[in-house]
Amino acid sequence: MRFDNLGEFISHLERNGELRRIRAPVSPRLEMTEIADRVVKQGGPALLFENPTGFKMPVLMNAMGTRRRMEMVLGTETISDITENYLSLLDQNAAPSFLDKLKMLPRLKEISDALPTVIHSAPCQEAILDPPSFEPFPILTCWPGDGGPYLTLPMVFTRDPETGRPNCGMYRMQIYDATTSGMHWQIHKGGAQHHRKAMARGERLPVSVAVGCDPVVVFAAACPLPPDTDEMLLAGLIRGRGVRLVKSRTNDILIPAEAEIVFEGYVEPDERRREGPFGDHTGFYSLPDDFPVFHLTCVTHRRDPIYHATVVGRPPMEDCFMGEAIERLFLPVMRRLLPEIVDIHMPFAGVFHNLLFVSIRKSFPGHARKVMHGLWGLGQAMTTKVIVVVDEDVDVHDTEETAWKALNHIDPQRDMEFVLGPVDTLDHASRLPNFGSKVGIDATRKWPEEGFTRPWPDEIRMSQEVKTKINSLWEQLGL
Ligand SMILES: Cc1cc2nc3c(=O)[nH]c(=O)nc-3n(C[C@H](O)[C@H](O)[C@H](O)COP(=O)(O)O)c2cc1C
Ligand SMILES: [Mn+2]
Repeated sequence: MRFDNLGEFISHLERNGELRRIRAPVSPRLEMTEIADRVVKQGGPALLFENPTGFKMPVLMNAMGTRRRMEMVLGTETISDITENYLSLLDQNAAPSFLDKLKMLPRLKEISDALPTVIHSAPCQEAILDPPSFEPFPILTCWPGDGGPYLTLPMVFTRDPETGRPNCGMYRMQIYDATTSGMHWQIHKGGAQHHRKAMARGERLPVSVAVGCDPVVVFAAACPLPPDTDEMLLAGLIRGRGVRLVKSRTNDILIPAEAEIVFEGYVEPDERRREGPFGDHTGFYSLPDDFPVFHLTCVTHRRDPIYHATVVGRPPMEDCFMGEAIERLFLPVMRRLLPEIVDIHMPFAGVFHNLLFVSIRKSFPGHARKVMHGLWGLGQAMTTKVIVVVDEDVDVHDTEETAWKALNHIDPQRDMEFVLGPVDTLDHASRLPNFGSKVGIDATRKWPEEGFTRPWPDEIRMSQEVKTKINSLWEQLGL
C-alpha cells in the first residue's frame, strides 16, 4: 500500500481501525498533548482532532505511534523486513562486478523510478495565505514549561549554498510571532551545515518548511543520512515511486508537491535568538539556548489542509517508533561499514543517543573496542553516550538478557573505554553543551590474548536428554 499524501494515509488508517476522530473541542494548548500522551502509552490509534479550539483545520497526531502503523507507513509486513528490502539496493554502491551489475539491472529501474520528479502545478500551492502568518495554524504548545508553541513535525528544506544540493531535516521551530520562529537545527545536522556555509559567504539562507505529507516523506526527514544524500531519494526508494516536487513560490527550493502546508522564508547569517525551553524527547525540558531565526515570507497550502503534529516527552512517544524503524533501516548501512556487527538495538529508555547495544562476531583481541570507535565515527551515532558490545549469542532486542549477560561479563575498571568527543545537543548532563564524555562497555567474553587467563564459565543449560524425559512426564505431573 502506497500513499501519495497525508489524506490517503488517514483514509487507510481509518479503514483499518487505526484512527479515531475526535469531534469534541480540544485545545492545541496542552490538551492535545495530554490526550496523545495517554493514547501512545496505551498503544492506541492515530488521532484526528476535528475541532481544535480557536482554529479551523483538523490536527493529526500519533499517526506513526505504534510499530504496526510504522509498518503501514513503510509498506512492510514487519519492521525487520525493511532491513532485507533495502540491503540489496544499498549494495549497489559497493563496486559491483559485471555479473553483479547484470543481476542488478531490474533494480536499477527501481532506483530510476525512485528519483524525485519536478512538476509545475501542485496541491500544496492551491492557496496562498496573504499576508503570510503562522497564526491561522493550530500549532501546539506541548508542555506547561515550554517557551511557546512549536512546529513539531516540520520538514525543513535547504540547499547547500556552494553546491546547490538539497537537504531535508526535521528540526522543531518555536513560534515567536506571526512571521518569525526559531530554527532548532543542532550543530551536527545538515541544515546547520548549510547555514555555516551561508554565514561564511555572508548570505541569507533560503528555507522552505513543509508540514504534512505522505508519511514516508515525513519519516525520511528524520533519517540520519550521510551529508549530501537526498532524503527525497530515500523516500522514493521506500515508496517505490519518486516524490513529486515543486519549486517554492519565493525561493528556489524544491518542496513536496503533496504537502499540506508550506512555510517559505529565510534565515539570516548572524541572527540568533533564545530558543526553548522545550519538553523534549529525553523526557526532560531542553534548556533555553541561542539558535538561528526563521523569517516567514510566504505561506501556501492545500485548499483544506490538515495540520500534522507530534508531541515528544517521556518515552515511549511517537518518535520512538520512528526511531525503531530508523534502527532497522540503517542496520545494513552500519554492517556495510562494520561487517562484524550482528545486530544493534537502542532501547526506548535510552532515547537513542544515550544507549546502544551491539552484538558482534568477535574475531580478534580488542575487537569490541574497535567496534565502539567505529560507531563513534559514524554520522549521528557519533553522539552515543553508552555503547554496550556483546557477543553474537546475545539477543540485543531482549534488554533483560543483554543486561544479565553484559553485567556478568565485565570487570568494570578493565572493560570500560572512556572517550571525549561530540555529544548530543540534548544531553543536559555533559560538562559543556555538545562536548563531553562517552563510554563503551566491552561485555564480550574475554580471551587469553586479551590478558584474561582464568577459565570462562559456560552458560547453564539442561541436557537435551533430561528435557526429553521430562517432556514425556510433563502431563502426568499436572503442573
Ligand atoms: C519529532 C522529531 C523532532 C526532531 N527535532 C529535532 C530538532 O529540533 N533539532 C534537530 O537537530 N534534530 C531534530 N530531530 C532529529 C533530526 O530530524 C534527525 O537528526 C535528522 O537526521 C536530521 O536530518 P539531517 O541529517 O539532514 O540534518 C527530530 C526528529 C524527530 C523525529
Ligand atoms: Mn540530511
